[in-house]
Amino acid sequence: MSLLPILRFPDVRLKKIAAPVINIDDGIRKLVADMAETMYEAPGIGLAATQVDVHKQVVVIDISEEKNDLRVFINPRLENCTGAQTGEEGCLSVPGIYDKVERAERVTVHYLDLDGKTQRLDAEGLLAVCIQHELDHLNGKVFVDHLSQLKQTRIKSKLAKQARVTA
Ligand code: K2U
Ligand code: ZN
Repeated sequence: MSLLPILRFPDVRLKKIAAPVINIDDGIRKLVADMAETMYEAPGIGLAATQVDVHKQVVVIDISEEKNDLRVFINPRLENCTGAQTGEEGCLSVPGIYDKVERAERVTVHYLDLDGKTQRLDAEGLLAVCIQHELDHLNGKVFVDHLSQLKQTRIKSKLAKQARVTA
């Protein structure tokens, strides 16, 4: 397994729309293993393939305390988004930035598992938030895109200043 470099906002590649996976082959299985290792090492509770510059509809999530409950979503589709919840979000592609985002409280997600079997999951709470956050990435969106233009401008200038300092 390998650690993969994570794209940093406002990298334009984070805006790319991920393509559906056609064949779940050894390449996809290696991508999932590398994404999971990268997520756990970050550490994070989710990671979308877009964030590691692979523009395929693949997401890994593990919200368990023990980090032993990896969920793999291939070609995920959201349905029945109901209710609303607002919570503070961060993102491995937007380090050091946190802000409130409104999401659906409950979602149903249809997807393929690593065996290519169609699955359906009803999720709520943090798992529902994480699923929506990751599926945003597959559609070329980061949580910052849900914030006001003023906040987005301030975030971009803060990150640009950080990049100059660390360069
Ligand atoms: O896509 C990512 O960058 C992964 C996010 C997922 C996430 C963001 C906000 C709310 C829920 C999930 C990272 O895991 S952000 C780091 C993090 C770590 C622990 C708990 C929440 C967020
Ligand atoms: Zn993110």
